[in-house]
Amino acid sequence: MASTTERENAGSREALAVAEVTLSGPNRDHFTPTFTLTRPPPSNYELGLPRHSGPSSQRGPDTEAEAAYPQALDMDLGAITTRSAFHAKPHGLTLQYGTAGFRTKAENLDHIMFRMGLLAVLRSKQTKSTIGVMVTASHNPEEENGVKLIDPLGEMLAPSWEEHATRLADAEEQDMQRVLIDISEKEAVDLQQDAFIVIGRDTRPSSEKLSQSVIDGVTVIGGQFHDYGFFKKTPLHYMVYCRNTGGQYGKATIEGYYQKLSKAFVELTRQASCSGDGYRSLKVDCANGIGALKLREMEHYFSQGLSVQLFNDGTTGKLNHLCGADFVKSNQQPPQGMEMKSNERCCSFDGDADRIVYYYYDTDGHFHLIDGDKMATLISGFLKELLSEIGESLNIGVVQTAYANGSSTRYLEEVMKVPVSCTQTGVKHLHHKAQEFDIGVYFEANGHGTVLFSKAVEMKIKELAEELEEKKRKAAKILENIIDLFNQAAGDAISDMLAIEAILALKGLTVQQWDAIYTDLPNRQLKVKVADRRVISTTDAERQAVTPPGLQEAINDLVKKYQLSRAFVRPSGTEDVVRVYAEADSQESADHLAHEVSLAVFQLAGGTGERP
Ligand code: NG1
Ligand code: ZN
Repeated sequence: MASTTERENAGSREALAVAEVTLSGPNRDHFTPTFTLTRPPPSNYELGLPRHSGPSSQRGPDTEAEAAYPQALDMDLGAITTRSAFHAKPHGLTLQYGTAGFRTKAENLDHIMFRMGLLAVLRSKQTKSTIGVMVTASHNPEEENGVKLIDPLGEMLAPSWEEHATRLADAEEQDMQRVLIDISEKEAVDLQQDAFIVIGRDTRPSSEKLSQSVIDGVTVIGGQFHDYGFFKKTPLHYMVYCRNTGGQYGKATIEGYYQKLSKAFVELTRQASCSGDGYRSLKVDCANGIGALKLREMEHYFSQGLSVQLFNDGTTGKLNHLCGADFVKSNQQPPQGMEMKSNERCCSFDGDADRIVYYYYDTDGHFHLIDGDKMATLISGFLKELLSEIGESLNIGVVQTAYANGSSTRYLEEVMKVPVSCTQTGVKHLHHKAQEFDIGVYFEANGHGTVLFSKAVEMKIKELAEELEEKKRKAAKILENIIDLFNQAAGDAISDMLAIEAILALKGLTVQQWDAIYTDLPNRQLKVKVADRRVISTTDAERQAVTPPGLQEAINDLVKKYQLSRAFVRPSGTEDVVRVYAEADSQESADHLAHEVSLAVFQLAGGTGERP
């Protein structure tokens, strides 16, 4: 393996193709060497640095750590340390692998990227699978960036490895070797195993350089990689999944992904047009991010069923600035740069296009937001109807977080009779919970989400689509296409958009009719700055604060003052703030409650700067 790695490090495409053909590890057969390869950073050889030469077992230990743990010879710790100096960690900086990986100012992330390259290789060796590394900070401002690792089935990194990621990120240079060895020992990583990493990045100015640092980490520890360049995060989840399932789920190419979604969508709209609904069009705010690029590439595959008009497509504006799903959701107002007429259906993606929210202006000029909760309601309602047409009683559930609007939870449980689970914030928690159902619909209020179908359900529906009598068979066929339309590796704004558009068409619903399913309780989200947000710990899916002492009691007393009210606080995993959420029977009450709870946080949890 060492020799192929070196050849690849030398940056030759030819060499990589050879390596791909000769390696016998997992998934090598899915690699198509037609992609553009980004040139890796100079190898140690090119830099005149000591390099890993030949099989480890033929070398003697270079370092104390190697001497203490002979298996570590397969890591070439000396080379890693030398290379790490080029990605030095700012002294004393500590970061945590949070809700969505590491996120902070881009200038503080170089060492994190290098180290996540190292960690991804260890994880790949341990799981004998392809691992993904995505460089993005989603909806955060353009100056920030982040990174997260994607596990073999396209899912979020396993919790024990999140801890390793935090430890490795926080290690001072002199402790790196020890931490790498510890992780390898603890996780019984076979260091002689091949490793393969796929890398993607968003369109931020800092992303290219940072993904090069990931590649540097991957190559110095002996991993192979493929750099997909600009990439939406979700297709990267899909790609990892496809590579690790031998192509069963679909082709591990971006075209394969587009075609799979578009084919299902066009089939569905064809069925809808039989029932009378005409041609559809939709305005899309792309947050000046990757969504615009991807929609343009994909548009012609689904244009038979839907025409999209793109705004904030990145040609002029700044990423996530005054636009995008997060802006629209938090400010409850349309993005800048979008021309909206009344009753026109519009939607916004976030910068990396894994969130989507819908909205419209009514004829009185009022703005209406349709968030993730209402998408989950529409989708689960539709799926329930299909199942009853087919005559199957499968267990279908909706997964939400504490941020879900109280009206949505009530409607789902009381009117639709669908079981609702509440998990901690962050899609990894929702995804995990959704896997417990035959059909698990999960959405965060902010528009992250998708639907998971168990393997047994997928097979059953395929069978039924061939067997049943006419009417039932039609419903089964629709369900078959819906299954194909949802990205089951992770939520994706384009996949969700197409699914929503197909369902609206099939049900013949206008955006107003969809919105009228239930009325959201007025709510408010605020942020409070504190010296150390870790002083706040929570329980009950983040709905109750355990520490600091007295905070939950204070919140309880405040909530009692309002009708239909609820409030909770939690430390953000992606920003250095404490988030406050409140809802009540009127906007005024929700605003007051949120403000009062913010003051309580400020006083009891070490607020800094201006009082709320
Ligand atoms: P934090 O910063 O931990 O609240 C935010 C979102 C999450 C999730 C992550 C990842 C809210 C309140 N929080 O997490 O739902 O989307 O970002 O992007 O929307
Ligand atoms: Zn995102």
